[in-house]
Amino acid sequence: MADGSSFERAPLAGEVDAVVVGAGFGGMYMLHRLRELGLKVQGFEAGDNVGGTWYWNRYPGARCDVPSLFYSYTWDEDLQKDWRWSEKYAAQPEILRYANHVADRFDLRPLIAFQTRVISTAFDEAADRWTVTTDRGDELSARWLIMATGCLSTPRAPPISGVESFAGATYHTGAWPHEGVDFSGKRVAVIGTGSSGIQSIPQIARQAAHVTVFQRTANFSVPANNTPLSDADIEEFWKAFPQYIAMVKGPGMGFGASAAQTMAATPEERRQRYEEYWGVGGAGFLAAWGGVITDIDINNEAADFVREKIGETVKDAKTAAALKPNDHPIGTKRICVDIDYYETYNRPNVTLVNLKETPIEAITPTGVRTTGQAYDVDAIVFATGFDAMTGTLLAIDPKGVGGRPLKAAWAEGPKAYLGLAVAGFPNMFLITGPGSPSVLSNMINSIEQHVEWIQDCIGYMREHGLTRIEADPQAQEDWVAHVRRVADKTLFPRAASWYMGANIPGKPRVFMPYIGPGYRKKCADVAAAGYEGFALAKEQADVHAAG
Ligand code: N01
Repeated sequence: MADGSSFERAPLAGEVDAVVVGAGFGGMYMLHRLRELGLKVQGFEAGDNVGGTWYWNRYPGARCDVPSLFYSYTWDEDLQKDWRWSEKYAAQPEILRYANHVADRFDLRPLIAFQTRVISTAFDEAADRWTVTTDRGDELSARWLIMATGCLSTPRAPPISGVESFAGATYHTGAWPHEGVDFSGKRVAVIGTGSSGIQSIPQIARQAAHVTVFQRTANFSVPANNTPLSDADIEEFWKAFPQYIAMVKGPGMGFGASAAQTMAATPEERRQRYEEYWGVGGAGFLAAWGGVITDIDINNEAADFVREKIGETVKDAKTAAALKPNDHPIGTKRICVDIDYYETYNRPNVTLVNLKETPIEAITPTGVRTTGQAYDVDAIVFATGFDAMTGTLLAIDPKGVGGRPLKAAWAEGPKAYLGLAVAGFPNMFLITGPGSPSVLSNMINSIEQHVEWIQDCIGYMREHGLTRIEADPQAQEDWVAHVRRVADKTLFPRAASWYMGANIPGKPRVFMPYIGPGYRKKCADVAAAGYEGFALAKEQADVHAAG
């Protein structure tokens, strides 16, 4: 059932060992691992197929900004060697084919109820189990609840007045129609210039009669310099793979040499390396020199380099000036990776509207009206991002011990021990939750680490006859404080980014991902010490029975 048509099925009821919410790369691997452990597992997925973010984000130009060879599961060498990526940065359809290939190869589909949204989860303290209900009337009781709900899975359209009055079509990049959209001959407005806007604008401009881009904040973007992958590229990858895995499983990704080493180099040497990295392309540009993310002077130099490139590329001086980011250090909002983004503004059918000068007043029946002008369009594309990292979890709003909602527990911002578990929500695990490297790392590698940690933890609990594990509130507080302290040593908190929750009105401003070193070791040490920082227990009913 992957053709978008809906289907009927009887509601699920009764007991399972584990429920996994979401069938993206996190959910799929978790289901596989828990089944291996001998558990009865049930997955739920709102879409009609696997793939998560790659299922929903089908906008033109959607691509991964991590090179494909690295954006692959590493837990099965045969899988890795059998799958042949065609390009350095795979496009969304290829990544989705990969997800489907994995689902078929490991026979995961029978474990997943598709087109089914989990609407509530509540912890039953007497039984140490979660009750999970869905929009199809399912009601399951599960010992373990794993939220593989993704970091960028709740698209957000800003509340611009008059949206509902618009007579043309509206789209959100994060929920793109599966049948695609033909913009031929159309006048299209694109609102938003984050990664999704920057990837889609060049593609839409190739097809549409005219594209008007509404930019509030200019973002830094580095060319992808995408190429087809040759056999030689793949051979190189395999040669370097052991070092890569050792680095990922060891200290993790770094940002190059230290700031002191950077400043010891001459400006010419620094410039030359920025040129080299720009030539290679991709987000690795930020690692050209150490200190880009921690030292404002080094950051300014890297940012100036990119601004200069924008000036050299974009012919119209006013447009070039508007495209040069000037309100955040480079890298503190997710750096974008593009194909022909800045070049696109040299096309006669593309206009940039600088919302810093003339903000949007309203959407009208015929288009978008700013304080400067009305723009008549046939379609509006919202590339306006997501309620990142917490939006999907808070929409489900699990009820923990004493019926306390996650919304209450996270009123001051998300708190999770190691980004894996939340105090007051026993037996619930988050895959790449807030407080873990997640969106600042290669998501696939981080997913694998969390899935394997959770599998080991559940295996340990079962071996020891334990039925309840809960993060200790103090251990959680300490971890959250550590995450904040580490972030404060970087330039990240200087940007009003979605990492900080700044794109959602009223969302607490907390830097959500963990940027520090040694995360994997910390998780491994916690497990090796018998799950230090967690309280482990036997089901109360068992204890009474035993007593
Ligand atoms: O969303 P964003 P995204 N009026 O939040 C603007 C991942 N991703 O979907 O900055 C006008 O970054 C907003 O302006 P401002 C990646 O991690 C990865 O593009 O708030 N504009 C901004 O320009 C990425 O970071 C890939 O001033 C409004 C834009 O909308 C994350 O997803 C590809 C507005 C939103 O940018 C999110 O990226 C795509 C308003 N009222 C995404 N409200 C790859 O792997 C918002 N905006 C390559």
